[in-house]
Amino acid sequence: MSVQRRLFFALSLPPKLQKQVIKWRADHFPVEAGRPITAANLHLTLAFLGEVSEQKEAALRSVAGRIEAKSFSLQIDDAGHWPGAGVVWLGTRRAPRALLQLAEVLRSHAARNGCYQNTLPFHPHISLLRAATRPVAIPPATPNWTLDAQEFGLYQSLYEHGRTRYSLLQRWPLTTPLALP
Ligand code: 2AM
Repeated sequence: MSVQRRLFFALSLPPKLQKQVIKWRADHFPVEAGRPITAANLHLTLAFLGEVSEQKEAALRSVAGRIEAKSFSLQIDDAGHWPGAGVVWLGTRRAPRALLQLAEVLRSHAARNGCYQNTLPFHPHISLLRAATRPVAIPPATPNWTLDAQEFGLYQSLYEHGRTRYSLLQRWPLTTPLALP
């Protein structure tokens, strides 16, 4: 049987934004609110692929390399809590069209390659806390940061020594839109 890896496409956060997020989380949530996701693991999932064979992974890497999607800026100006999933997240009030298109194309290729896709609408978010199943107060004033997305990546989710770690396998550039004269 071929080796399967747990994979997903995602946007990463630059180190400065990681630090801002970590500080904001520490300032606004008590330790008992949930299990914090480490700075290096913060990301915005575009398409979750699940356990994928080598052949499927190769096919999806090839598809990703042919995608011509535009770079975009994402305002991180929203936050929320999904008690069922136990997730506290940061997100956006206005998802840029380029982000929605990128997620849509990745999710549809994933589905075509047999990777089950959640039927819920895509809600771009950066998970901050997991196992947050009890009520959590979301600060009324959310931050207003900008994530400049110039590339997207394929990540492997690894569970080692009792911890989850996301390892970047490959990244692809997003094209810069032409400046208008
Ligand atoms: P998240 O995006 O809400 O944080 C790797 O597991 C990433 O893929 C996580 O960030 C996770 O949730 C996202 N993901 C989406 N669907 C998933 C699923 N069915 N199982 C596990 N992770 C999933």
